[in-house]
Amino acid sequence: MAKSKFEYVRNFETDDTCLRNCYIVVRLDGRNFHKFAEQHKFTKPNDNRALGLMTRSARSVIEELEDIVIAYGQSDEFSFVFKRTSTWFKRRASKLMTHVASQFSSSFVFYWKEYFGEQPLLYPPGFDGRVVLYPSNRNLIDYLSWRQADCHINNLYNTVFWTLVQKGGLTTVQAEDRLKGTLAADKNEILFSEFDINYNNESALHRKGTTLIWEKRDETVTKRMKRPNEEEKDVVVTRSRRKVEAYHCDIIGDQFWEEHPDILEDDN
Ligand code: DGT
Ligand code: MG
Ligand code: MG
Ligand code: MG
Ligand code: MG
Repeated sequence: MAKSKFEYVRNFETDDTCLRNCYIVVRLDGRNFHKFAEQHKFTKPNDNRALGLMTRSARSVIEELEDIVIAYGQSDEFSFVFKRTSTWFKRRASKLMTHVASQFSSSFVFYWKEYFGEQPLLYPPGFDGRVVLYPSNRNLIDYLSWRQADCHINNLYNTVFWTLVQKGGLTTVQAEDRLKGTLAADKNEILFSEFDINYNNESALHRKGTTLIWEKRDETVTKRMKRPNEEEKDVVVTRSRRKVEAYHCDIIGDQFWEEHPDILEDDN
């Protein structure tokens, strides 16, 4: 087919192919969720409906798009890791990032009612996205560890802060003052000695965030079968199915990675 004289404008497109052999991480973050949480009356410090909806939306991303091997989410953010050998959309960063962001956003709206019931969605939420490449397994694990450490630091702070306000009767300004300069040990101590709360017994979902991975599960189903010249009978059939599983566990230490050796490809 003859090319039109306009064809040359294609050459203005920039190449954003992600470097080979690298894990491609797409991280989404809710736009102005400080306001979104307030307007939709999220419970403090954690709203399980909101966290459930985030995880549901992330599940939709993993199931609908190609080559995502692990995802990690906390607060209003979710990170998606594409396997290092992925050739989906020729590894074009903008394609991968926009597919993740739009699939996630539309799912967030689509599944809203399943988590918030009759409480209406007041305006269309948005999510920003970025792409980061990690060349080694160590770098990738350290990236995910960084996000989980962030979850821990924020959740410990928010847990003490809202306990001081909700149970200790402090104003938010007083609670902020009280926590200024405190270390993790001090925060644990306030919870334990003043409120009889052992932080380690708080919800793992809140302390550790949510990790989603693919897992093979054997599924057995009973089928009614009829072979020629035989009576109809129940036959047990086992088949292996890939399913996205959610964990709220530590991913900073080695144990998780040793127990799930299929997530990462070899470094060499
Ligand atoms: P951004 O990301 O720069 O557009 O602005 P924000 O406001 O989204 O800031 P960000 O992402 O640093 O912080 C997340 C906000 O979302 C933070 O203000 C707390 C809020 N948020 C997230 N999850 C929950 C929740 O479960 N409950 C409540 N009450 N707030 C939450
Ligand atoms: Mg932000
Ligand atoms: Mg945000
Ligand atoms: Mg955030
Ligand atoms: Mg198209």
